[in-house]
Amino acid sequence: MTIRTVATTPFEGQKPGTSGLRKKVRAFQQPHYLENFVQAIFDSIGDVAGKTLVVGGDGRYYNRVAIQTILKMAAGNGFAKVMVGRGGILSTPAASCVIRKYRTFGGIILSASHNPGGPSEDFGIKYNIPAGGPAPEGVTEAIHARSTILREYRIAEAADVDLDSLGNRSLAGMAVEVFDPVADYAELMRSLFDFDAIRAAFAGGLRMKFDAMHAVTGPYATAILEGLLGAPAGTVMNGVPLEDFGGGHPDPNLVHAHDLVEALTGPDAPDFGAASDGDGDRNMVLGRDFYVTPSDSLAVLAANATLCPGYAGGLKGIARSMPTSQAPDRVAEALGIPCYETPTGWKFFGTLLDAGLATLCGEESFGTGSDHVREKDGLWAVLMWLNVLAARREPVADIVRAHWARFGRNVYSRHDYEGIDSAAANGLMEHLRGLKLVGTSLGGSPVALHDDFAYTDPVDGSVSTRQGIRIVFSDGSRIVYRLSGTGTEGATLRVYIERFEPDPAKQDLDPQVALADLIGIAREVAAIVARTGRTEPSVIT
Ligand code: VG1
Ligand code: CO
Repeated sequence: MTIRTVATTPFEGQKPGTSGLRKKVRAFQQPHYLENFVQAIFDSIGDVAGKTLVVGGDGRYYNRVAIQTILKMAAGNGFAKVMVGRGGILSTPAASCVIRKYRTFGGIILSASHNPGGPSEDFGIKYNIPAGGPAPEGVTEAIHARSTILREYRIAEAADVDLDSLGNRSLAGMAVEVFDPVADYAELMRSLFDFDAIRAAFAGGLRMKFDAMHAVTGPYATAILEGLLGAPAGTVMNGVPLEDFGGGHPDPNLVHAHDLVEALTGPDAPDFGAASDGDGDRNMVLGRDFYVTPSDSLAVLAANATLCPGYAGGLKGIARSMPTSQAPDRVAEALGIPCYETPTGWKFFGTLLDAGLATLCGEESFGTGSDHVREKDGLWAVLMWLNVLAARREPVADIVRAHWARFGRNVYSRHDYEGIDSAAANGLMEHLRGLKLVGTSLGGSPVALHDDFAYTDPVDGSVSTRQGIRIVFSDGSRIVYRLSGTGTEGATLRVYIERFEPDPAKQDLDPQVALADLIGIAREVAAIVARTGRTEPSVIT
């Protein structure tokens, strides 16, 4: 066996964002680019000798090439074993499940999530810690710091490993286990939800469509929904993972999951629709002619959690990211449990989950999850909804409307301005930071709070600053501004708008109409048109 030590020089910008390092495939194809980053990970996570690593990805272009390189580098750095999903496939939540179940020394997930795939599109890589969750900021900062001074990496000289058949093989003395990426995950889902009740609901005529968007959840959804739960063949749409996701954005929202939206429209539409993203951690949930916002979804699932066997004992707490609507807070209050508000990104939920402070977590960006793993989990959310539907036997729309009538509705929308000039975006944020709004009124509403959100982790005391500009009015309405940390081109400005509506007679309004005045204020205060040249957002969710 030959281990080569290869001389290299650092690359600029190997700084993980909201969820790992995301760049164009072209960037990763530069000689030594991927190798440098992988070596920076291995150098930053402690002694890897004799340890086991999990590796897999969302199946996008470059997944297989990257996995072969990572395997050889793991051997070169002394890992005893790498577990790889068959075909290189492993959803983000399934990776978290396997890391935890087999107590490995974490895992490497290859994904750029909802970003498009293909030779001229995006690729990504992230390290998850032994607890199964995304590396916290301390670790990602160490990886970045290491990447700036790296001079060499270690790699085994060996032939590529066959990833397409299950079994154990060896690479330069290191064990490689190619495992079924679905089995452990499906077993975990079965332990949490009432599969018998869901199977009976399908047998009794409950109709659903699941859009895998040609991304990683295809095999999972087919095995679980059509296999274990007996939903008819064809329930899963776009179920075969493709390297370019069929040319689309594997982003489960009303814009990109248009096949699903169309399928759920009209009197003959199925009762329930759902979609997941590139790496399987996001979910969108629809009823017939009805869209459930992710913030509402978290709130409804929290309010109905005890219908599911895995949560029958009740919830310890709920956690939501700051820009997520405050709908879950109202449920937490009613249940008498705490609700935590964290910065954007799942890595901030890890300590709360590990410490047993929260059971359910969620983000407005179509992310929902629980303490069963340490990632958001698309199919888990879909199964939880199915469990609730099987138990309540009511349409999705009726369940959500009844929820609003009981708790009030947090009317909510997010406006994204994608691919804007980075300098203009930074200037806009600086402008917002510099304003003195408290004590003034905007559109007739007094501003009660205006700050740049900072978070002190209640478990480990770590502090994260500059996590989004908040403008909160005296009636509790909010406007939040952030720049995306997952994009690969220019900047993306996200504007989050929210208002509480207690009156059931007014709760059915289109959010764009109900929030029109706040949307206008949000544009004006930030001078969005003047600073970005955009008169309309690229995506509204
Ligand atoms: C976005 C979402 C954030 C999510 C992150 C990763 O980040 O807003 O809520 O955690 O994507 O999700 P940003 O920085 O672009 O706003 V995923 O499914 O891309 O791993
Ligand atoms: Co994702």
